[in-house]
Amino acid sequence: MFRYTYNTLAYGREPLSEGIARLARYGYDGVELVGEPAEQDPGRIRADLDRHGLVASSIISIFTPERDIVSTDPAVRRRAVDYVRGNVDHAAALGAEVVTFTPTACMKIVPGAERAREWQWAVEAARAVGDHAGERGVRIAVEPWNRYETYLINRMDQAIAFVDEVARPAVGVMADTFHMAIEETDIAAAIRRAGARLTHVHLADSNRAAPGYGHLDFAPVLAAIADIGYEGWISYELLPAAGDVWGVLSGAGAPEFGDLYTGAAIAHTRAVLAGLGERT
Ligand code: LER
Ligand code: MN
Repeated sequence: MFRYTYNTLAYGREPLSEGIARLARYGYDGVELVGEPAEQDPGRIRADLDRHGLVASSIISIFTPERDIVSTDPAVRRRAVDYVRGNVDHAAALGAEVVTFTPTACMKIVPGAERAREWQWAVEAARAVGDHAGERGVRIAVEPWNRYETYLINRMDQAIAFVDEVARPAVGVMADTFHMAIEETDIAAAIRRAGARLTHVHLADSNRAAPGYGHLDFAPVLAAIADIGYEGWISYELLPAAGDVWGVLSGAGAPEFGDLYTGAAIAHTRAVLAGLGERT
């Protein structure tokens, strides 16, 4: 039986307390937060979660040119590692199980140094944050992003090779079906190859709308997740159909990601699982 959460990034500038109330209304178990520990008070978030009987599931790390794990500038690399450590501490304070990790700034699509060098920086950083996370009972999920958002880890097999080299029990891979729809030959087969390494899941349809609003077939994907014995969270990371997602979210926002997609996402997954004969 899966536990369901939803990334509040899609709710734009709406106060977090309203997002938490909405997720409770639609039957979610948890809330996925955008990692900005300096701007978020864990005590207040916990009070809002408790009021609605929800928990914090996971924290997504947002990497920028100022915090890039493989920047050629050592100060930027250090800031990125410190940022992930801060997200881990924030997760521990909130009781969240997972922090995501991708070793480049989001939307950086051209390497700044030799691939082998960047890979090594990324491995060292993942070991450092993995050790920090392991000591606090938190897991790090390495997330491949599509070619329009990164160049270093785009596919599950690269993420598998990466976490196997990192070799820290707290560091696993994650699957985001939006990125996978662009980069994988067979999403379900990639999830099966990840097996016990699978630490977190982002579901979104082919166009990053709620499952059911694009052209992905979630039946084989959910069957693969169930078959490998995955016990983590199913999170919906749904984002506007725009080249500049951040611009839309910090501006006018996208109202369909409120009630419409929040309700539709979990309902679609439950319907697919029921069709597969899985408990939902
Ligand atoms: C974050 O989880 C993600 O998938 C990225 O595409 C955000 O830029
Ligand atoms: Mn994602």
